Amino acid sequence: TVPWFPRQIKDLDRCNMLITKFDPDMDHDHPGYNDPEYRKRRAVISELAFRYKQGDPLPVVEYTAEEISTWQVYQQLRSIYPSLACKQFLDGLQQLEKECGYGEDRIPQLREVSAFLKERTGFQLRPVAGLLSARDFLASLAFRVFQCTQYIRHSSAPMHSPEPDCCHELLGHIPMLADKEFAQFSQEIGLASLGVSDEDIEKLSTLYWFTVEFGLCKQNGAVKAYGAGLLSSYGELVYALSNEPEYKPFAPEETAVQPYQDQTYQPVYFVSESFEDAKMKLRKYSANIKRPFTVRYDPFTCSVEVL
Ligand code: H2B
Ligand code: FE
Repeated sequence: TVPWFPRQIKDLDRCNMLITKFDPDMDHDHPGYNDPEYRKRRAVISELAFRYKQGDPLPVVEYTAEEISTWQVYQQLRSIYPSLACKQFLDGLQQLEKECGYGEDRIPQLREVSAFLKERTGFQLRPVAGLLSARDFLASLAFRVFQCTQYIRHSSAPMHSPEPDCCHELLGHIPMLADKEFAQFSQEIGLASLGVSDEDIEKLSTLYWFTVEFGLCKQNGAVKAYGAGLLSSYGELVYALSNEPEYKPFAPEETAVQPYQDQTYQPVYFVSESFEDAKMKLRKYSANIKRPFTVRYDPFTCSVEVL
């Protein structure tokens, strides 16, 4: 039997299964675990996400001075992007700085960022309270919806967060989602995930990990970063592009079963020839996933046709 999956964009209201891993209320190692103020703040911001229904205006959060000072990792990361980030990322970030108030002095609001993306690539944001199940997360991408956290990491550990936070989303993911080719790549992973088995979700999730989160690509003969996990972590970005880690060519069959690390830096990164190349290879891989039907996205109705 085929697992349930969303057919219409409204169905994403049901794609809200959170994973309680790296949660400040449950995980003793979380940097915010012993900070009741931080946990209270997180609960307030979570509530905004829980109440959200598709089509609602995105909630606006008034960030505190302490939160804004945590956001200032911006400067440090910004300074190394020109030499380490791929061109698409740099272009996206530059547009966001010009048109969306990106900068070190304020945390951009999801509402304005979502409107910006919608105009560029048709992607939109939806607030989420934390780490989502891979199935629900991937399903949203099929509709060009990016589930986006709105809280910020704990101030004691500004350089690293074990869970996604707004630094990771806004700095790592958003500039890439402003690129048409990358947006299409993301949606295709999403479409490939609809209704597949748990084993196939695990493989697609691993592919997502080594591309969208930690991917490298060649550009003008040099290797550059396009993965959001790299572009939002100063330490790992520098490490990934040093000569320490192992590089392998992106090859979906192999990449999909590579064990990965979510606690420390990756021991291996996959390098694609270009996005075009990654997209083609992923398409070929997806076509081989067993599913008793095919899906097609209808952009006019924002729905998935099942054929
Ligand atoms: N949930 C959230 N909120 N953000 C993510 O970036 C994310 C997620 N990534 N759930 C997913 C899992 C990813 O690691 C893959 C698809 O498992
Ligand atoms: Fe991410």
